[in-house]
Amino acid sequence: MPIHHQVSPRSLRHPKFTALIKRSVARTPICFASRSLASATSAPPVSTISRNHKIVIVGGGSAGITVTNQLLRTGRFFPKDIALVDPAAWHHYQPGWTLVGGGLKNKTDMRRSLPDMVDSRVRLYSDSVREFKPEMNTIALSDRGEIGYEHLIVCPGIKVDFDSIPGLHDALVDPQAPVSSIYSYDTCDKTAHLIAGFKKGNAIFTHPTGTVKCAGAPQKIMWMALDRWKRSGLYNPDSPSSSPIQIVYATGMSVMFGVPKYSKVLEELRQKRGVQSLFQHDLVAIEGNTALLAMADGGTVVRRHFDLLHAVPKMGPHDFVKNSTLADDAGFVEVYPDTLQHKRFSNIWSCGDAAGLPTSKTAAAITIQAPVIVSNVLSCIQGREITSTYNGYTSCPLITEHGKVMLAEFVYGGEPHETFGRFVDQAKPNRVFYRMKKDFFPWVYFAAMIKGRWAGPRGWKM
Ligand code: UQ1
Repeated sequence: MPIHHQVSPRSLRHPKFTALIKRSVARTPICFASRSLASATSAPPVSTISRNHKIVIVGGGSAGITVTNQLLRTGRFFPKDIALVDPAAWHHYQPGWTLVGGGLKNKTDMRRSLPDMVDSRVRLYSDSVREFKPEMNTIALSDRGEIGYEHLIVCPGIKVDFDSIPGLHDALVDPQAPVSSIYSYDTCDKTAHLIAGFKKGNAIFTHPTGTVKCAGAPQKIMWMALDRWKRSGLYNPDSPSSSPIQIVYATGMSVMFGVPKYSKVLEELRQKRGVQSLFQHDLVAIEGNTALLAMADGGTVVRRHFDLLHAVPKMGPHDFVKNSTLADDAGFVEVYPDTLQHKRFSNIWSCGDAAGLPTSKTAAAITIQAPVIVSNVLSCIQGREITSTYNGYTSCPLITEHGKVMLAEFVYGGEPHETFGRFVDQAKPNRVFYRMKKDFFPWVYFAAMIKGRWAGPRGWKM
């Protein structure tokens, strides 16, 4: 039953927001806030809208919670001006799942109750989105009717599709099957158990073709496993064929990593450590202990026996985004890569994994994207020109062995953009970056980033 609780945005509206709207003719796309404000309050029939908000945020993951709390910290919003839509019971620190798979963290420490995390000034709809109605400035929720907005920030993440590979789901849930994945809360700890208990045979680690969140994670887990087996005498990098364990990296890509500077070092590591590569081999099915890998030529499917398989499923936009008018051709939210404003609806924004941005999808990217959206949305509301831009920054702290991390950081175009580049070569794995990845980032994430007080390489936000 929809609750007909009518918030009156007009009576709550802060004088700052009602300031006269200046139309700018600058080169930067501006938000026609006056039009969206008017339509948000007058266009849809009142009876269909039970609740109106100044800002609605879809998704309570890293992007959604960070943006929400940065907005609150501006001090410019009244209670319930901001609403968050997410049906999830839990908020996960997903970069932590790699650490769980490597046996370094407990998975329950990598999550928090989502409803408990949401500030009491924010209206939480524990519901999913049925439909975006951008012409009406509303969204239809699955169970609770429609809600209206003046600005909509779309950050529901992407779907990690465990059904994309036949045989994968069943193998993951079967405790006897030696198949696991760090790409879900439910299976990341199975990875740690399998690696710890593995004594002999063929271990295959896969990386799919197409979109991957944190594209370094599929090999981080391999490097951690290799290091563990090496230390326990089960794997000799100098003589893999005579070792009890053999390691194969099967990737849909033609290189180890998308940025040449880091890829070169990782390829050297792969060769030095005796890891067999299957480049342009995409895991398409699992049959018992056989992995079926499709080659990039489109026709050939290679069958490989495994005794341990770490599988990474296909990923892509959620259906409610892909099938909406907000989507680009690939199904992601179609925003300008610099301002993060929607290309067709000026009061819609997107960041995080769901945004159609030509850069790698990571939590680190959100540290730079979130302040851009917050600044631009505020400018819009105040009728000012939007000036804040995102440079594509993203980062991958790539664990190459226990105790060492390569800190890949880059911007649009795959250009390295290194925070500590003046002091060290970040492509060379080191111990300080490992401490950051293992201890500092999980801590700063929960203590500051999602509270709106941490901007990654740009430091603290007071
Ligand atoms: C970061 O801010 C962050 O969030 C807390 C991470 O965790 C997911 C990261 O992995 C990285 C690399 C950053 C970026 C911060 C610096 C100081 C490079």
